[in-house]
Parts: sequence; C-alpha cells; structure tokens
Amino acid sequence: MTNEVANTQQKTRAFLDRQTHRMLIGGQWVDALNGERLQIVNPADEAVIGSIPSAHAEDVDNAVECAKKALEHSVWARMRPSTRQNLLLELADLIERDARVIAELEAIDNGKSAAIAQAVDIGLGLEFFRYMAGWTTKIEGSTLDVSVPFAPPEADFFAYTRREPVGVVAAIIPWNFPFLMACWKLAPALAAGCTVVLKPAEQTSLSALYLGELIEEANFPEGVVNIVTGDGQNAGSALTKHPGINKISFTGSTQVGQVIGRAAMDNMARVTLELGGKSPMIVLGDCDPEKAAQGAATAIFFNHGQTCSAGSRLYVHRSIFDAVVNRLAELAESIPMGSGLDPATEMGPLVSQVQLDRVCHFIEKGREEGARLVTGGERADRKGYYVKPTIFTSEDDSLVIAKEEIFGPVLVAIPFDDVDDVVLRANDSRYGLAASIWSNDLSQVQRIIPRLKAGTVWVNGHNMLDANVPFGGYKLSGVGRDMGKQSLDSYLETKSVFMAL
Ligand code: TXE
Repeated sequence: MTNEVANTQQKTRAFLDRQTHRMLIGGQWVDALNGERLQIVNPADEAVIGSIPSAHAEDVDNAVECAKKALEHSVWARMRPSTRQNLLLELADLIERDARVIAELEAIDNGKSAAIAQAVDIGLGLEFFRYMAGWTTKIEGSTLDVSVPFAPPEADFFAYTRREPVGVVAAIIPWNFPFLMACWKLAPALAAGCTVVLKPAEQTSLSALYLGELIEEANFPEGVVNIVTGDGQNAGSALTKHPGINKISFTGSTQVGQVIGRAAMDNMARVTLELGGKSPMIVLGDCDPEKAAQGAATAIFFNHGQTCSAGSRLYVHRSIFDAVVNRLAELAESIPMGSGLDPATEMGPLVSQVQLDRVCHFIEKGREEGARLVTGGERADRKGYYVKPTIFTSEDDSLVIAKEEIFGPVLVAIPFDDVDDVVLRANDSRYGLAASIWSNDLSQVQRIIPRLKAGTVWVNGHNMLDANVPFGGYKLSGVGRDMGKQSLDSYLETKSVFMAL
C-alpha cells in the first residue's frame, strides 16, 4: 500500500485495497474475457495502485446485449415513471452519503483536490441526479390538430406524439471530471428510461466503478447500467461501432469526437458530443484589475487547466493589461500545490505522464514561438505529474499556444485596444465552447453576447454550471447539449401517432 492510499478513510481504503478491480456487466462483476488488464497509476506519486479489466469487443457485445435485454424485457421497461424517479433520488442520496469516499477516489485516480472534488464534482453530480429525477414524471408529448389530405371530408383524425426512450446508450467519458461526467450521461439517460453501457476513461475508472456499486445498492434492475472499463482503441471503438447502440454520448477530444460521429452515422445512432475548447475571456477597460485577475486565475487554473471550458485565452484591454497580468502572476505563484488528499491543496498533478508530456510540449512551443513567459513554464521539482501554473503574454494570438487546446495550467494573455476587434479575435477559433466577458458596462456586454460564437457566455464569472442550464459547444466543440431539459430530450425519440376515428 502506498502512503497516499494509506492516507484515505476506511471505506476508500477498503475499495482501493481490492487492487484487482472488476467491471459491471448484466449485474455481475467480471473480468475481461481475455483476462487483459490496465494499470491504475496515482498521478501524485506515480505509484501503480491496482488494475482494471481491459475490455475488448467480446466484452462490449455482452454489455450491449445485457443493456438491450434490460431495455426490452426487464421490470425497467415497464417501470412507472415515479418509481424510476425514486430510484434516481435513492442513488443521489447514496452518492451524498459517500461523497467523501468518491472524492478521495478522484484525488487518487485523477490527482485533483478531494476537498474541491467533494464540493464541485460530487456536489454537482448528485444535484444533477436529483434534477433529472424530477423530469422522469414530466415527460410529455403533444396532441396535434391534423387535416389529412385525400381523406373523405367526414373522416375524423386525431394525432399525438409520444416521447420514448431512445434505447441503449453508449456513454464514453474522459478523465478530467470522471465522476461528474458519468453523472452528466447517466442521469438523463436513466430519467428517460434508457439503459446504458458506460465506458469511463482508462486513466480514471475508479469512481465510475464505485458508482456501479451504489447503483446496485439503490436496486436498479440488473443490466440497466453496465460499466465497461478499457481503452479507446479496443473498448471505446467497439462500443461506438456496435449496431445495438441507439445513442452515443461522448465527452472528450475533438479528434476522437469526429471519429465517433462518423461511426455513429453508420448505425444512425443519435449523438451528443462535448469536445474541446479554447475559451476566451474578454476583460474590458472598466473592469477592476483585481477582480479580473482573480477571475482569470480561477478560469484557467481550476482543475489544473484540465477543463474543456478553461479560460485559456485572456484578452485584456491594454489600459489595464499590465495590472491584471502582474496580479495574476502573483496569484499563480501562490496556488498551493500538492497531493489531492492534502486539504491545503488547490492544484494537484496532471492526470498522467502523457498529459504532462503534452502540456510541457506546448510550453516549449510557446517559448520557441517567442511568447513572453511571465511565470511557471516548467514541471515542479517533485515526484508526480506536477506542472507549475504558467502564464505567457503575446501580442500575437495566431501562436500555436493561443490556438490549440493545451488542457493544462497554461494561459496566454493578449492585450487589445478595440472591442469590435477583440470579438472577431475571440471568434477566430475552430472551437466555440464557452467565453466570458468581464465588465460593469452592461450595454456593452449585451452587445457582445450575441456576437460570440460560443455555447455558453459567462458575464463577470467563468466555469459557472447549473443542472438546469444546457452546456455544449458551437463549431468543433461539439454537437448537442449536456445538462438541462435539452439533455433529457436528446435521450428521447418522438413517435407520432395518427388515429382515424
Ligand atoms: O482524450 P480522448 P485524451 C482533450 C484535451 C486532451 C486531449 C487528449 O485536449 O489533452 O483531448 O485527451 C475514449 N473510440 N480532451 O486522449 O482520447 C477514451 O478511452 C471510442 C478534452 O484522453 O478523446 C476516453 O474514455 N472511444 C475533453 C475518452 O474517449 C475512444 C476531455 C476520451 O479520450 C476512442 C478529455 C475511440 N477511437 C480530453 N479513443 C473535454 N471536452 O473535456 C479514445 N476514446
């Protein structure tokens, strides 16, 4: 047992002590049929702390089969909406009961602060289950007036629509918010009456497996939720190509999202894709530099920059540019860094060696491109995948570091003189996930909002989320929305019924 693991509460430790974890298919905890496993690495100390099954096509076949059976033949198929609602509420209560355990698993598996995860990731996740539980009893179609051509004039017709579960859902999620992303996909799918095969990211599967245990404890019928662990090439790819899948809900890189989108169309599976971003923050000249700096620090450094909506391009009016950047550098240098299990930690390690290399590569690129390094710019001098909070400045926003999603604690600050110009520059990106505007000049702000090509616009804040508010992207940031009623709708089909009276 590593020191990190020893440091956890009893329940967390008991879960981690199993080391050889299993996946959930049709109500059974199983290994991959070919026996292959993937190692689990704690990013805070690089120690191997166990393994998960590496699922391949045959395991995915089994999971899809079980999900299909549960959809068509189990009590789930005939369950009253109010019973489904109670199951979701029961699950939310169990998540709340074990919030600390789940948060510790996130800290050990992903590197994030357990305290922050408990408040944010787990808190938002369980709220989302409660929010979606409410919708289970409010799914409705419409009655429609119809005039059917060629029918005899005396004929009467009646038409209505029914909303029905889309079917078997493949949910493929990333490693940056492992538990929360599982909730974003599972809650609306289950509220709609679908069954699910969930594939967590191979780097961070523990909280999803723990959630599987809570799903069993809440007494969901077997096969309603199946959790298949494994990598993208084998497990993920088999799942997205499976003809038994009716909808794919994916959060991850744009590159994989494009592959999944194409595979989905082969089977006409419905898709929701929540992909990458390079979200701009626009700080107008009237903004208090202290407020802007605090806001920018949270926007980029929250979750170590591993957030799809991270404010990674900071446009500041030239009149306050130096004041904002200098204060931001002070804030960056004062962020307590360490293991996610340490209550003082605000920034933990990046999730993996791969992500560390990727972020360091971009930092190097920034230097080569001639951006000015204000602070950070290197790995922290300690074991684990830690990168110092890094700030570059540049006049030129065509640099690679100002265009590409880095997905780490790396910010590029860029001065601007003219509001019309900065809106064009903010939009000059292949992504369009989110943006924020910082100003008290609300007339100016209101004029900017419709012009920004982004799925979410925050004003005087960044990364604000609520269960009731849809989240998703324009352009290459994705298709469809997670959260809100719009998310529920994407797990429902519409059936039109005509009746001749
Ligand atoms: O993502 P992938 P990676 C971005 C971010 C990051 C980069 C790479 O820029 O640096 O992506 O991260 C599964 N068929 N985001 O490589 O590969 C995979 O197993 C089916 C932004 O980790 O997209 C995992 O479960 N599935 C993003 C999930 O896809 C496949 C969050 C995400 O992995 C697959 C994460 C395939 N062919 C990374 N290949 C965000 N929007 O928040 C992989 N997967």
